[in-house]
Amino acid sequence: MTKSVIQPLETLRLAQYAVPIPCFVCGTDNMFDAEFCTHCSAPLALAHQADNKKVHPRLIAMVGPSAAGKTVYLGMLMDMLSRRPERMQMLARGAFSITLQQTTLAALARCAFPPKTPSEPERWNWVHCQMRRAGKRQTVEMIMPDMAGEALLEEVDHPHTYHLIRCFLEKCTGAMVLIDSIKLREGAREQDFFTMKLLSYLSELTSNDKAGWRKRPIALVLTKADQCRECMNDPAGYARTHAAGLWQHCQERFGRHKFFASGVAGTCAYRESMTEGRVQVPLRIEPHGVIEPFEWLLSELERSGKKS
Ligand SMILES: Nc1nc2c(ncn2[C@@H]2O[C@H](COP(=O)(O)OP(=O)(O)OP(=O)(O)O)[C@@H](O)[C@H]2O)c(=O)[nH]1
Ligand SMILES: [Mg+2]
Ligand SMILES: [Zn+2]
Repeated sequence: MTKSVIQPLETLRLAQYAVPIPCFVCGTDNMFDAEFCTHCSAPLALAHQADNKKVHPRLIAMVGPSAAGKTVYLGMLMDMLSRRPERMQMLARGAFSITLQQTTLAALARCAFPPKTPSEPERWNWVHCQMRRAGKRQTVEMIMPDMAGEALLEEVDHPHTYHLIRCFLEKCTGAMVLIDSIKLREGAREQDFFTMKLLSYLSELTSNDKAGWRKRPIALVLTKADQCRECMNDPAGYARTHAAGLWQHCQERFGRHKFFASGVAGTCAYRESMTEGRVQVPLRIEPHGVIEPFEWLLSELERSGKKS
């Protein structure tokens, strides 16, 4: 004998699929329960979060060649900001915004640097936070992904390879460009070439000159200054000497730029690894100049906010 059961159809659930969720970065409509955008692979958690708020978050790009120090810098910056409310108050929005800080600090605590960022956008860490500078009432919402240097280079060399990078950079209000100061001193020209290519890519992204990258603030950060003390005192002079092409490019094309130097490690040593070869390990963590470039960018964004 077959037992009859009542099976609810729950057709109401289908109604949820009728309301699309537009991707926060590229605007493509997605299913309400999708994790990543089908067009650009940006996490849809950003769209859900932005949907709940009246404030429109600003997109900030953290760019630079592979191994320039983007992951270490951004992870350390988030950690410093979350622990120093007297200078700047930072509130992370969404649990995913804490992952980058957590993985970077966990690696540094084990006397290691975090692993290289994978090229697949679905595996990038994103930070969505609310910032308030000391003594100011105004808050700024920001979204920053930790992109992979290799993916950036691929998109710059072959535009439209990474929809996410292109759409994101088009919409950004400011950028931090990270450059390896040690490689510059050693005379490795790829840092200079990559950064010039990237800046040319940015200046050609938007057809509207008034709202284009020439008018947006760009902080150029010379990283690993802990191993290159000479760039600490005069970052712009250092860039002029060791990355003349880049320096000239900035003078001519970008009205709102400033050079900075930053270092996260104190003393570093090398260890031989069976799988990776010679690996640099930080013995101490002594951050220098980490907050300054970000603070400058924030004040520039506040200035543009007041003008518009
Ligand atoms: N001495 C020193 N070395 C650093 C510092 N930051 C990064 N490094 C070194 O640079 C390497 C790369 O740093 P990452 O932050 O992973 O570089 P990235 O720009 O994120 O690279 P991709 O993920 O490939 O784009 C690290 O493994 C360290 O060896 C720093 O502040 N000081
Ligand atoms: Mg990285
Ligand atoms: Zn998208």
